[in-house]
Amino acid sequence: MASEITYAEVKFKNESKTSGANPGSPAEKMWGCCPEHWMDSNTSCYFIPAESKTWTDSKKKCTEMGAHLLVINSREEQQFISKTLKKYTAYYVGLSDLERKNHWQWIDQSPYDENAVSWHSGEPNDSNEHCVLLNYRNSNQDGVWGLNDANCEIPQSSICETMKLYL
Ligand SMILES: [Ca+2]
Ligand SMILES: [Ca+2]
Repeated sequence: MASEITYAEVKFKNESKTSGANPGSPAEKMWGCCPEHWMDSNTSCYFIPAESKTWTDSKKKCTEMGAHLLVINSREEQQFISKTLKKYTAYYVGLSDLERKNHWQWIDQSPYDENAVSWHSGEPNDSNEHCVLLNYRNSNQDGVWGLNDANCEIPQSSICETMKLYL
């Protein structure tokens, strides 16, 4: 994954070479790192706990590790994380409407932007389902990853996220 460089990044790298002493000069370079065994992306670190738990216990588990359940800030982030998951497992994320029906709230208080996430078609579909998970559905030949509101009490896998540590 680290070896995949997009066109935009190449362009950025080339531009920063010629931009002199602006941010990006060697003295100002910072190193971002993730805890051991956590997955690394541009800005965050991710971890899949080994055990399946209810949504509330999954939330607690992430908190104990100094992290939080996954907060999807962009479609790119959802795509990135989906590529790393097992197809026939469902993963709790940090989105719920426990306080008010269809009032979706991220666990870290990030504003909910429906354009930043991708629900499965027909979801959310049930006013008794308050906790959101990410799973794979074979709705057509290709199959897709998407969000689904589900029963909070069913033990599922989950995804924890934490900020990278900058040195
Ligand atoms: Ca995030
Ligand atoms: Ca549902």
